[in-house]
Amino acid sequence: MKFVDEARVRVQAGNGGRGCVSFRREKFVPFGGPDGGDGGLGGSVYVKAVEGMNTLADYRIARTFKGQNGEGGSGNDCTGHGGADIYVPVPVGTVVSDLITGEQLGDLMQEGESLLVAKGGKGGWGNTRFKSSTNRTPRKAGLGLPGEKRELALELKLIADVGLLGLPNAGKSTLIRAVSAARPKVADYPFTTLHPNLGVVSVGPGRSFVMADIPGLIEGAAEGAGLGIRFLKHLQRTRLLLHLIDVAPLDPADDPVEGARTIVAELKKFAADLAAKERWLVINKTDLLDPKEAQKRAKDIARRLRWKRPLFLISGATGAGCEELKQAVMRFLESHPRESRAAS
Ligand SMILES: Nc1nc2c(ncn2[C@@H]2O[C@H](COP(=O)(O)OP(=O)(O)OP(=O)(O)O)[C@@H](O)[C@H]2O)c(=O)[nH]1
Ligand SMILES: [Mg+2]
Repeated sequence: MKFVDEARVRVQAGNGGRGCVSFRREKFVPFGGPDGGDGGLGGSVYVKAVEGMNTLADYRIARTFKGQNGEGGSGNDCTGHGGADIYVPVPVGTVVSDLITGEQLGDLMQEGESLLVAKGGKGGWGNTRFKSSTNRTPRKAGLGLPGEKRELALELKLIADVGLLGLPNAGKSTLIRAVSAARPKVADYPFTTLHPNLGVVSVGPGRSFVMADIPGLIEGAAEGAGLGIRFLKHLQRTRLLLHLIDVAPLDPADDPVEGARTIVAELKKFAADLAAKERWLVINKTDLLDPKEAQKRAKDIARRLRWKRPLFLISGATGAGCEELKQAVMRFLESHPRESRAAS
């Protein structure tokens, strides 16, 4: 299915039912008085995070979700039935905002979590409520109040523990294929990956983490070059970024250090929090060089970048170094648990 991470929907809660005008009429009971019941409450609209939904593709065509109207009240002081609530299902990780005001209404991070987005209208009063000492036969009842209406912007930000980052062709998809069951396409041309992929990396019994592979970034991505930087939002909830660098680019004129700087610059342009996130360098495609040469180039890259953080040499193609990388990532994640409420 097509991956869609932004959508809009209209929601409209049900109107309240109208109040009833009715009088008690029973044999042998004169002046029975009013007995019209209130209208029922209109159904509200909620947005709810559900498991097993990975994209907002269902909402590519704008849809309206309506709560049911409340029923009218009836005689004998019967309140009308309330309208049924309605739930708009969304993937876990969806941020819900009001499209018009831009206000963020909620961030659904957990399965089953729901958010009230349009409240049902109250039912109108039945004539019983209008009874007073001066008016014992009120012929008046309230109309139900209209349900709330809103236009919503939905934005999915995938929830992954670690994100892959790098130029096109750095080998991101190859790596996620090597360490998880995810099967994104791999090819020797740039922008093979057109949307994010998630993979579960299992490290041992009961120990695993979720990795996100996103499309490659190029210089000017913030201004829309290549596939742009909109996919970077899917890295915002990760705790660790793995920055892949091709140690032996096809074109020897391509300088891996320049490439790495480009990536950092684009990260900064996207959001400060992303640029400040823990990031490790992963020097990839070491199988293309003899081990000594690969070491030498890795050292050179680290020196020129003044790199002090962790650095790994791997080959996604042969799997060399991948086990060590997996273990180190797992240890890092275990020592940096996700806060109960991750920042959006
Ligand atoms: N020799 C060798 N080739 C690799 C390695 N990793 C990836 N490749 C090759 O590099 C090319 C690009 O790999 P991908 O995994 O598609 O790269 P990507 O970073 O996902 O690229 P985009 O999705 O376009 O951003 C493919 O031809 C891969 O076969 C590696 O470790 N060694
Ligand atoms: Mg790819």
